[in-house]
Formats: sequence, structure tokens, C-alpha cells
Amino acid sequence: MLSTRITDLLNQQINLEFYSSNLYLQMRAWCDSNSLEGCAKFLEQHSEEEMQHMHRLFNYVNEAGSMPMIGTIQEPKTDYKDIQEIFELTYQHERIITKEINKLVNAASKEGDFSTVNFLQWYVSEQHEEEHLFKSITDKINMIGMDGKGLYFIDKEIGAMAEKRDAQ
Ligand code: OFO
Repeated sequence: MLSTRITDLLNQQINLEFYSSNLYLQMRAWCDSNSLEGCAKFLEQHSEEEMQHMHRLFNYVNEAGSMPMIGTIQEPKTDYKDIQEIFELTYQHERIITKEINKLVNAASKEGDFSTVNFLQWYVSEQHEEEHLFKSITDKINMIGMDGKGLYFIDKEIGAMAEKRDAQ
């Protein structure tokens, strides 16, 4: 059985994963409407992954005999300046998620709730990968630059990353 504090923190995380999924879906729509098909595909894929992260937490809370609660989900921003802003925001967002996961691990550990600590290890590894992935994309965008054909190549490159993930 989870303590009230850990249940509340896990529910906050459920909410955050839901928000992440909506945020990436909204960004996908912006990319689609700007003919950036590769970026749209990548963000769609990530939106789906975040929904899986949400379900994983939701099921854990349920299986542990507590009540998962969705609550009100923050509205994502709809308008973006360009693709550089989008991927900088995704990187910043993933860093926030990492901090929240670390807080959760810390709280569960302090309570001696090792089942939750163990469950959260998957998220710890996932965040390490995600931060690395989004950082590498922002680095690539800065390297290629968005002038001339830059934007076209960025979209191709990010689309190829999405295809590679699909094939895994
Ligand atoms: Fe992209 O993060 Fe979920 O956990």
C-alpha cells in the first residue's frame, strides 16, 4: 500500500506525463501546419510515448491498491516562433520531468518504499535517454542553422530519427 504522500506525488506525475503527451501533440500540429513532416512524425511518436509513461504510472498506482487520479491538465502553448523554439522547449521540459522523477525517488526512498523506488528506476533511465535525445536535436539545429535549406535538412534529419525509432 502506498502512503498518501507517495500516492499524491505519483498522481502529480501522471498529470505531468499527460501534459507532456498533449504538449508534444500540440507541437506536432504546429509542425504539420508548417509543412515540417519529419518533425511532426517525431513529435507524434513522442506524444504516444508519453501516454505510455502515463499508463505505466496509472497502472502501478492501481496495482498498489491506491487510486490513480487524473485531475485538471494544463493547456499546452499553441503558437511557436520556429522549430528551434519547439525543440529548446522540449529539452527544457524533459529536464523538468527529470527533476520531478528525482524528487519522487527521493521521497519514496526516505519513506523506505523500495517497491516504488524500484518501479521508478525505469523512469530514471528513460529520462537520461530523453534528455540526451532532445539535447542532441537542439545541438543539431544550432549546427545546421535554419537559413536557406537548413530547415529542410533539419526536418529530414529529425524525420529519419523518427523512422529509426519506429523500426526498433
Ligand atoms: Fe519524456 O518523459 Fe515521460 O517520463
